[in-house]
Amino acid sequence: NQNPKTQISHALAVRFTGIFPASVVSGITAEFKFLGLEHFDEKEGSHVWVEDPDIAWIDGQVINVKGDEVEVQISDEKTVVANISKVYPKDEDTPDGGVDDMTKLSYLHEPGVLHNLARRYQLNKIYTYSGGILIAINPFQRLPDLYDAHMMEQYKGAPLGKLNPHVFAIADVAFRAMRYEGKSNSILVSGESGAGKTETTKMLMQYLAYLGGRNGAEGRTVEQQVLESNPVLEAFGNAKTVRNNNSSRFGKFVELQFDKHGRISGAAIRTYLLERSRVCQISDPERNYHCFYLLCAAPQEEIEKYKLGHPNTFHYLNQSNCYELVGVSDAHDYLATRKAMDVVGISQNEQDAIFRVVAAILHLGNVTFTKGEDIDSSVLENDVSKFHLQTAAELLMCDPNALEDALLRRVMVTPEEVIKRSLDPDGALVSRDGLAKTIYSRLFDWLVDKINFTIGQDPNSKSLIGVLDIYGFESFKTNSFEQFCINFTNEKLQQHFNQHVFKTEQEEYIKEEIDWSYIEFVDNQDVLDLIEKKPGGIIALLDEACMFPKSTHETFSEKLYQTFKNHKRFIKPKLARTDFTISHYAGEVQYQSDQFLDKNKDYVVAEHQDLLTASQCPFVAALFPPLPEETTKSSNKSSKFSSIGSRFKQQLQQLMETLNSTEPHYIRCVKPNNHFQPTIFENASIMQQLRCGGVLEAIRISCSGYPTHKTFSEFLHRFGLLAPEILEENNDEMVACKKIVDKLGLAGAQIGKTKLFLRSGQMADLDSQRAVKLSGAAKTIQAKFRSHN
Ligand code: AD9
Ligand code: MG
Repeated sequence: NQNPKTQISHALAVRFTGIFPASVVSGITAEFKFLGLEHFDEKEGSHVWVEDPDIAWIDGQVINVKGDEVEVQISDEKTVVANISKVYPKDEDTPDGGVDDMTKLSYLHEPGVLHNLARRYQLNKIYTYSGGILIAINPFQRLPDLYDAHMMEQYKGAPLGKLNPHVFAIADVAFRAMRYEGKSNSILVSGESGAGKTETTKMLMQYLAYLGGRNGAEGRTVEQQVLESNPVLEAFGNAKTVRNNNSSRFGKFVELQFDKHGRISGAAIRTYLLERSRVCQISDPERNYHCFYLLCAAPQEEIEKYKLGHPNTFHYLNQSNCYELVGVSDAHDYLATRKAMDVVGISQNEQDAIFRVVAAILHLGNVTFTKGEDIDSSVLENDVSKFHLQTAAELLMCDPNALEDALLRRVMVTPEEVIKRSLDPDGALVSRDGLAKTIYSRLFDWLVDKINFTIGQDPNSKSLIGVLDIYGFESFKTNSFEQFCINFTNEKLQQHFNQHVFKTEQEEYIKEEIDWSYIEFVDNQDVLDLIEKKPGGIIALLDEACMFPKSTHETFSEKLYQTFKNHKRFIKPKLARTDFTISHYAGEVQYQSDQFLDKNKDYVVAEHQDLLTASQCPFVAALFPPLPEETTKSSNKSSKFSSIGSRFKQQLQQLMETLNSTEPHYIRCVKPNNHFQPTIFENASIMQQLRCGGVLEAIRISCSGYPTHKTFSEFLHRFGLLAPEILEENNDEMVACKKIVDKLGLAGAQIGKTKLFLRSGQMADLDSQRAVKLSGAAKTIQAKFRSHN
């Protein structure tokens, strides 16, 4: 009575022979299907996975097969019928705790991968390798001891795979490569909002600071400053959203520089695209940036100094009913942020100025307008508005009349004359919010610059480790310019990922001189061209539209429709007039173009610029250095326009250049549920995240190549017992391996210079043959034992 698993594995090996000529893989986007049940000889009675509308995959036993239809018993009462191509064999031999590396699964398919992660998650094993990638599932609870000093000690210098999968293990590999091979490394952390990227990044930095830190006597300043930069940037760049109570609203790349002794000697923090709209606009139950609430919870003395009150008295905060976060004390965090600011070298004076500016923004938001006497003009609405305007001006140390003017009036310079034009109340609101956003984003940039300045850059550093904490792929009901930029980033990183996964794997094949036709993989270059090509890509067309005064989002969309009529990654949705859809690597996203033009324009209104440049407060004035002569003279608005999209594209280009000069490591964070709750594992959404993160793609790549690499001696040691006669022949290791491969009919397997390369599934097959052999041997021994008695 043979173990059904062995039979299935046999079928697997046989089938693989036929379906994998080297040419089958035309690239990562090639339609490559994981092996389904149709490829198995024994179907009835086998344990399988079948699709389920609620939990993505459910397991059961095949009770009947008719043509392409398979009937599966999924519970005592219930059976389902599914097409055979949608039914996958279940791996019943993996240990209860799952396997710590997906490539150890006998069958690679979605349900197998998912089930493995689920089993591990229930045991609080949140980390799993998937080839070279680390998958991290947010535990939504502090796991005891997981990140303590003892754990760090253990991972230090331990070979990858020796201990349980862990972020420390990845950081350690990066550190060793940096230290002993002199290579720069980078660790790319991705995942959707709330998946745990920022927490993961902090662990990585903590561990790297531990490895590259100094002993007490030498002073620990640099690494301390690096670590303390986190709370400062989080106070000003993070906010509660519906997806995460501490959501980073900017992307971040931290470059740790090391000296020749492997000590951290400097660091550079680069940030990307802070969400500006949040300063003025929030929706329930989200919050504005943390710093506003922190300041409202400051000691009384400061509250009085800045004329603050409960957050619900400020328009920029009371658009949402959420003021407090569960488990967070804003008062405590205010003091903690101040302390962190001390560490990163922000002086008391500067800190005072920073919070003065934060308070000024809150007051500014309470300035409201009403119609003035002249047509299309406006005035301050009432005394309350006047009070807030006055206070904002005091805090920014600028002239209140000048502030009022800057909010309400625009100067038009024509060749003939200078005209002062009034704004209507709506225009004045836009002007007020524009000013608030500009001040805030300048403040954020100042903080980043300051931290970089304090930590300092080491010009002599030869090698570095970069850590990237960047927003993951987003697809919502409505998607605007922000999603467009975020998804553009992800396309870039996906391309980097593809290139790396393909490149390193294939370099190994070349090094081992195995017979392998190099795969020119079809990558996502076409989507990138669609977005960023110059001229003619979407960003270029958007810039054009922004510079042309008469364009609207309608004309912009029309232009897109015409230009990309035949582009296979661009779709004009049937029922929308101005939406457009991009077919991203992770799925289609429909964008609403109505705010694209506004959101792409980055210019500081000249009146705002002049107002703040003239501030009596050196800190505020420094946020708005005077513009170079030519720009101020020009009366043409369009020449002042600078494109956020284009600048972002440039920043990404730089980032890619940096990443390309490093050895990358990938960590994919996964959010197990939308309730911020531990132990809940929601299959469908996790599956979706694995697809978007390219995890399954990466496994697919291993599948289509040679996922198993074994040195000759490893192979002989493990599988020699399947052909003992060959072992006895006294061959050299390579010859012995070759003979065993021939004997066992391992079609497609290849012999390299030092290693044997096996196709997907062959390892599982060999293992089950080995198990049979071992159990056979055991039976023989038992039988002998019995006959003796
Ligand atoms: V966003 O794109 O910035 O909105 P992130 O950065 O992916 O998002 P974050 O790291 O902020 O998510 O994690 C969200 C929350 O999950 C944290 O505030 C923690 O409460 C929780 N979390 C994440 N990772 C861990 C962990 N390793 N251990 C414990 C965690 N809790
Ligand atoms: Mg984050």
